[in-house]
Amino acid sequence: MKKPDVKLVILGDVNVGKTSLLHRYTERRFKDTVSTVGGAFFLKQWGPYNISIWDTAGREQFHGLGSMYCRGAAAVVLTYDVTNWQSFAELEDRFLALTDTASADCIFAIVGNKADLTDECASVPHPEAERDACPCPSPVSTTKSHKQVVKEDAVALYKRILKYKMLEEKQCQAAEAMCFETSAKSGYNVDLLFETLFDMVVPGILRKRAEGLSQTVDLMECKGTGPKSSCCY
Ligand SMILES: Nc1nc2c(ncn2[C@@H]2O[C@H](COP(=O)(O)OP(=O)(O)OP(=O)(O)O)[C@@H](O)[C@H]2O)c(=O)[nH]1
Ligand SMILES: [Mg+2]
Repeated sequence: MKKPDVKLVILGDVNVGKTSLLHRYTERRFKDTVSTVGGAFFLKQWGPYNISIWDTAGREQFHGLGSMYCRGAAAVVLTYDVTNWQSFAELEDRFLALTDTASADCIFAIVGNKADLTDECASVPHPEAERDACPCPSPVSTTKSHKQVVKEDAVALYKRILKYKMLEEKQCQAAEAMCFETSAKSGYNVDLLFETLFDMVVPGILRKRAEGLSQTVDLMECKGTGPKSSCCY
């Protein structure tokens, strides 16, 4: 098996659509899921790099595993359901602390999934014209829920995360760029989410490789230059 260069972890409450997002991205379809047990990972080749994507279980009983999955992670996707305020609140209450084991320069994305379920879609007048922009899976569906979390809530959370991590917003991506609304059902913004993160973790891979190289002792270069050991000759 190929060795991953870097790790990306998807966290979030039960039922928010973590597994569905990964299926949509990797298999290009929305299919039935069963609640994840423990965790599962997928290896994505991105240019010359291998990125492991970890799908975790939202169920409380697997909570303890979260910080283990996050160990050394280069990116964490904090996922909530836009129609469920509690799933958003849980990110700060329950999941953020799990990321303490992630890499110090870990990148965070906040993702509001199930955008296809919201009232906003119902108000799009011409689904044909908006096909690429609208998260509705087909011309306006009939069962709509109220959106309980708006993008501004996610942006505010992102800023609180930077504070928690003692990072300056200036050093990181703008909060607006790291908050996504997606639909695993329609595919809305799913490629954008994953591929934005893949691009963002590449400099970290290169940095680590360069550090690794600079710490490697070149034995050929050292040969004959230092003082000879007194006991081995
Ligand atoms: N309408 C809609 N339903 C979705 C979407 N994403 C997931 N679902 C549904 O939400 C339910 C839960 O999806 P999962 O992907 O299994 O959720 P999960 O976050 O992986 O849940 P756990 O593994 O239990 O933590 C399933 O019935 C999905 O079909 C979406 O974008 N839109
Ligand atoms: Mg799952």
